[in-house]
Amino acid sequence: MNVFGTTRTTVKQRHALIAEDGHVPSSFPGWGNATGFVMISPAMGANLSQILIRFEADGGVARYPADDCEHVLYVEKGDCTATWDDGVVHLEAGGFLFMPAGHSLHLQGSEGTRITVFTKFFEEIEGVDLPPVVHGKASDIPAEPFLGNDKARLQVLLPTDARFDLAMNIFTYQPGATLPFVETHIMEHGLLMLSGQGVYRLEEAYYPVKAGDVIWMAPYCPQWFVAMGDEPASYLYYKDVNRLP
Ligand code: UGY
Ligand code: MN
Repeated sequence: MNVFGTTRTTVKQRHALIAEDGHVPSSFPGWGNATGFVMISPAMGANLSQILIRFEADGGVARYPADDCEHVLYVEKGDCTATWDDGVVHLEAGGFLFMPAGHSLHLQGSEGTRITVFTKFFEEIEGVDLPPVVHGKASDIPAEPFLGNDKARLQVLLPTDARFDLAMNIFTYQPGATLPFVETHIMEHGLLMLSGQGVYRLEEAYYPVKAGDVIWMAPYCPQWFVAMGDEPASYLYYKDVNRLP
């Protein structure tokens, strides 16, 4: 219980920080023993949605219908089985899955499993192949030094060619490491702090952040990060890519 009515959560027009103390569950048709926490959505002005799914009991079910949206998900904790029209895969913690538009997706998780799902409308390009289903384990993806800094390493989970109009990456910083400059770009981000802590600059404000926090950065939101504390800080993030504005 919060007797003083305080929170680190803040929702602005061009960015938001959502801390875990403010989470409120939503229920959705066809879901059972699975709770959805809608962290980011068009209701706040975003072009994506980011939902945290928590499975409340073994065999909990979450579903996404087949429509014009594509999904990319990451298993933060626990394990789940993802089933679509003509495929199935079992994912452990650190597992990820990209599901192209036009497919329904059925997720069944064990009790306590936490999954983050990013969803956006797919932007098809004439003459470019449709993207395939992709799945894997983050631990199999090399962590490359970011712009030459081996204390700030980036894992790019999905292929980067023109079939894909989104990216999902993991950034890991040693304590004291930073984004090398204040980025300002057309791409939008949805972000989940996976571990550690630090300070995020969003537009003109500086926010202390830690594992479990979610951040939305609208296009052109100036952004910067420094990792602080004793452990490395890492975050999972979504980005729209590969399409002419
Ligand atoms: O890919 C990116 O734009 C990334 N460097 N941004 C971020 O970490 N805020
Ligand atoms: Mn960025």
